[in-house]
Amino acid sequence: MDHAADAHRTDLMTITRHVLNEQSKYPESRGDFSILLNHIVLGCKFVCSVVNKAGLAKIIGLAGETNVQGEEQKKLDVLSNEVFVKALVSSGRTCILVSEEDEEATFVEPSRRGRYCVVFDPLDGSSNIDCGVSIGTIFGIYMVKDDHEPTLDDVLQPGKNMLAAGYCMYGSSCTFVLSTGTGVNGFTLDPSLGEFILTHPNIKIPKKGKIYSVNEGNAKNWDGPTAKYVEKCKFPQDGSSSKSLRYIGSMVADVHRTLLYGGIFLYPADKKSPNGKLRVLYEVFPMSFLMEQAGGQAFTGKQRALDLVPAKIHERSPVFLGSYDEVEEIKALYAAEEEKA
Ligand code: FDP
Repeated sequence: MDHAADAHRTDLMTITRHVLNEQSKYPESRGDFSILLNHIVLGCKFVCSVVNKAGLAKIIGLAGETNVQGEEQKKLDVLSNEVFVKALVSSGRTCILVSEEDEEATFVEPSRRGRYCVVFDPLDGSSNIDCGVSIGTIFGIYMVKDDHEPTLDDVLQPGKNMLAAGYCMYGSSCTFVLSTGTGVNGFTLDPSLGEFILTHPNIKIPKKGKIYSVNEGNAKNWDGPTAKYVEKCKFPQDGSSSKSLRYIGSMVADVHRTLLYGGIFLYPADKKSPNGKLRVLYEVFPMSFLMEQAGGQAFTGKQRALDLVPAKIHERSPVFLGSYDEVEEIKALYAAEEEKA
């Protein structure tokens, strides 16, 4: 047995250790936030293990209406939702949950209530499940205003009021990216240890990028500024090289690449969907929070994304997020359009 190597391994910065280190900076902290994050991480590990078996389940006959035990099979997104709702409620630290899967917000019963509101998409990009493409969980955390009387207003707050946001990507490896408002850190699941290890400390998005990411199939319905920006990506007039197009169609995967390599991710409004497709609370806000924390920007076509005040829990918004300079370009194109009007 290689004792030296073992000793080295136990010195790893696990996500638990990282969160406890952060917590120790706030002596008044009761550890509630760390407990909540631990439960989110547990949910992610569980979903990761189920997602990894998704293709196998079909082959060995676990999918379909019933499994080999005769029990009803749940669709992965429904199952993931149940996993997170249970994990969050059992943390004893939440009071309101908003999930992409549930039409109404869940108000946690008073005896199990805590101070945090969690908005989440348990399995985003789910149209990619059957072909094994990366999918993920996205979440954002708010603090309730009055823990005796939580109301929907506690989650209808601008994204800038979030305390933390993150995502977990179920891809070739399982990656957890988190910001608690002091930068962005990325952790990779070591399956042999069952622990997320800090592998991407203090992520900073490059100021400029060479990749744009958008569903170009919607181009005929785009507005002027989006069409102009994408045209510039393909046919730059300033002598620079054309950008590359990369679009997975799974927000977590497209945003993760954008965060690490730089560039821009666009889900604009179009004639058919004037508010775009992506949901404000559990897609646009958490990803915008992470982008800003990593030195990038996020814009809706009208304003800073994190300044939006949602009126409904499942509201949608257009979004342009990524490298600082790329989003500046989009902002300038929208400003020019407004001046013309
Ligand atoms: P999906 O429909 O597969 O769940 O909002 C959900 C989402 O995926 C995002 O993850 C993804 O970025 C986007 O929709 C893709 O939409 P298009 O298929 O319209 O490009």
